[in-house]
Amino acid sequence: MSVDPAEIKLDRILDKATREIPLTRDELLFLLSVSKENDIAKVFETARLLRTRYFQNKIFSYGFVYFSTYCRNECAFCLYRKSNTSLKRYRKTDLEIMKTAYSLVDSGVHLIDLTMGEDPHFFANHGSEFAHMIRTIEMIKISTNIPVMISAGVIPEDILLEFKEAGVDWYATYQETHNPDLYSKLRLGQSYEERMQRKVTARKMGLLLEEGLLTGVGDTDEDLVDSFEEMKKLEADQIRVMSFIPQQDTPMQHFSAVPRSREMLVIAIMRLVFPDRLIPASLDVDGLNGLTERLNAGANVVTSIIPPQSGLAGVSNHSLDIEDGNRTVKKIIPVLEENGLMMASRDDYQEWIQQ
Ligand code: SAM
Ligand code: MD0
Ligand code: SF4
Repeated sequence: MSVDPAEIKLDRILDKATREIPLTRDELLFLLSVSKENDIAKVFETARLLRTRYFQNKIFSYGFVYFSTYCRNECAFCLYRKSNTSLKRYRKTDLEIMKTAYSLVDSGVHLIDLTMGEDPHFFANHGSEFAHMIRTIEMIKISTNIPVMISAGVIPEDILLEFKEAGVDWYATYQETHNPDLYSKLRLGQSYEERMQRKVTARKMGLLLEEGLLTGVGDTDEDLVDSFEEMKKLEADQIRVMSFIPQQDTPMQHFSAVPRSREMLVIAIMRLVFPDRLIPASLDVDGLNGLTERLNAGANVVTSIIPPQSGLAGVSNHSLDIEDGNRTVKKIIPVLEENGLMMASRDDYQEWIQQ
């Protein structure tokens, strides 16, 4: 019987990962190059084994409130970039934000992710308009005690501290890539250093951090391995990867797509490198239909849960699965069960974030 040296190498790397011995750069590059169905299945199996070690069969779920789609930036990949004038934008009122947050809490999510573009309404005048939002968050926290994440771009430091003091738990600002050259082509006109540094500052303030990557934007395997290293340095508590979805009327609308399998492989490798961290399966990329494959790759948080009839948008898919109620806890639970998983309790989540 012939023995394939690549098989032996893969088994050895996965055995090392199972024993939580840090993988070398070459080993990570090797994992990113795996392409045979059977080999990919082995990587996913190891990822699930590590997820089970730290999280049993429990999955967390995050409500998503994209409360303002105005933005002063020009990210080449994003539908909501400033110069996209073909877009109808909205800014929800404090009352609307509160109502949506309460309905999400009632539906059973573990966290509310308050997201917006870098809306000039808030960012102008030294951020004085943030005061209302901070008050709104305080109210939500006092009445529900739900963990809150803020994804509002590069927020001024003093305001970030006010968010923290109001009870915000998480700060999410995705670098997309840790290759500064590629970054400059994606986040046009935005400082790489400032965006990274704000996360370091947030961490010092005691906020939990989410860091994220886009794949399919010209990122190489080397770039991805560099990102894993940066995520480790940052000590990010939650790490994500999402496939780039081309958006109409944006500079990258005709950018050629990479197969979805790449996102799945990156999720699985993230699980091998960061076995005890939170890794999202975003409903924003492929909706409810894409949930099983992301869970199968080792993700343990379902994100982008959006209440129907709320008039709220997604990011990479602004309307997919929203109005038909497919991005709801009710629709997710059966999918978890089909995969031998279950929804965690709110106490499970509190325990994780307080550890
Ligand atoms: N405006 C804030 C910011 O950029 O940090 C927060 C919201 S932003 C819309 C959240 C993330 O959505 C981006 O960092 C990016 O990773 C992701 N995103 C935006 N456009 C996307 C697209 N076309 N395909 C996939 N992900 C996308
Ligand atoms: C998601 N659409 O969770 C959201 C968004 C921003 N913090 C999150 C990318 O997939
Ligand atoms: Fe604005 Fe965020 Fe979109 Fe960039 S990714 S254009 S900062 S909403």
